[in-house]
Amino acid sequence: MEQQKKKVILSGIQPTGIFTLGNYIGAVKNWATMQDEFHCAYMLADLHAITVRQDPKAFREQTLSCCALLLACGLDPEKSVVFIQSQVPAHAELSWILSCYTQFGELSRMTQFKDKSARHADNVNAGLFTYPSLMAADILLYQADLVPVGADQKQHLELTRDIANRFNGIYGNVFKVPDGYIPKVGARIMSLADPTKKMSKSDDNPNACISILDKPEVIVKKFKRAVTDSDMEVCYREGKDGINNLMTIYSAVTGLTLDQITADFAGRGYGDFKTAVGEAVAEELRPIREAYDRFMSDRASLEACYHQGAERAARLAERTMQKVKKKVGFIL
Ligand code: ATP
Ligand code: LTN
Repeated sequence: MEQQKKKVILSGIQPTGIFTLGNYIGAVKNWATMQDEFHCAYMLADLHAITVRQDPKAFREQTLSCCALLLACGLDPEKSVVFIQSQVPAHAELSWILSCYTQFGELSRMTQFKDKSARHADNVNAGLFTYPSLMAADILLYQADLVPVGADQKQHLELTRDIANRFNGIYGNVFKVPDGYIPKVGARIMSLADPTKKMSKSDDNPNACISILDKPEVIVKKFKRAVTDSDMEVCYREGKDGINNLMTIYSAVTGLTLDQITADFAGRGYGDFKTAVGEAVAEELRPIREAYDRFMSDRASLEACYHQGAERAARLAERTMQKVKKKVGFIL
C-alpha cells in the first residue's frame, strides 16, 4: 500500500524577547513533539518583529538568543527546517503579492492590529497593518497543512485561509489551505499580575510573565505573588481568572486534568497550590535553561544551523514562488 504523505507543519515566533511560559505552552512545546510525525519548518519571524521599533544591536543578539532557545526547547535541525525569516527573501516577495489580494477592510478588523496600534500610538506603520499578509506568505509558501499557534493567532489564520481560497479561486489550485493547530489546554496563558490579560514577551512588568530562562527560585517567587481571588477553593470556575490560569499552567506541565488538580488540593490553601505550580514549572524549564547555555556558547554551530535552515527553506519556498509568479502573469 502506498504510504500516506506526511503532513507539513509551519510556525513562527517573533524574536522580540526571551520566550515566555505562554509562548512555550501555547506553541513551542508542541513544535518539538510534532517533529517525528510531520515535515516541520519553524522560523524566527524577524520581519514581523520590526513592525515595532528595535535597537539593531540588541535585536541581532536577541535573534541569536531566540535561535538557541528554539534548539533548547527541543527543535532538532536534523529533523526540522529551523530558519530566520529575513534570510529567505521569498517571504517578503510573496507577502507583497498577497497584500494585493488582501482587503483593507479585512486588515482593519484584526484585533492584534487594533491592540498594537493602541500600544504604539506613535508608530502605527504600514507594516503593522499588513502584518497578516506576511504571515499568510510564511504559511502558504511551504504549502503547510497545519499551523501550531496559540489562540491569539486564530484570527490571522482565518485570514490566511481566506487569502488562500481567494487566490485559488482566481488561479486554480496554487495553495494548500492550512488548518490551525491550537492546543486544548494552554492556548492562552494569562499574565500573573493581571489574569484578564494575555502573558506577553513585551510586557513591561517582570512579575507578569515567566521567562523560560528564569531561575527556579525566581519562578517560585513569581507564582507566590500571582494575583488570585479572595476565596480558598482550587477549582476552575468563571470569575476565578487567576486560579483558572494557574490550574491551566499546572495541567499543561503535569498532564493532570483540572478535576484531578481540584481533588489533590481540596482543603489546602492557595499558598500550597501556588508553590506546587511554581515548582512544577521550574522543573519543566530547568533542562531548557541548561541546554540554552550550551547552545549559546557554541556560536559556530548556531550559525551553521540557521544558514543550513535558510538554504533548505529557500529551496522549498522557491517551488511555490515559481508557481505563483507564473499564475499572476509575471515573465519568468
Ligand atoms: P509580543 O509580546 O512581542 O507581541 P508574544 O509573546 O505575543 O510577542 P509571539 O511571538 O507573537 O509572542 O507569539 C509566538 C507564539 O506564542 C504564537 O503561536 C502565539 O500564539 C503564542 N503565544 C503568545 N502568547 C501566548 C500566551 N499568552 N499563551 C499561549 N500562547 C501564546
Ligand atoms: N504572528 C505570529 C508569528 C508568526 C507566525 C507566522 C506564526 C509569524 N509568521 C507563521 C505561525 C505561522 C505571532 O505569534 N504573533
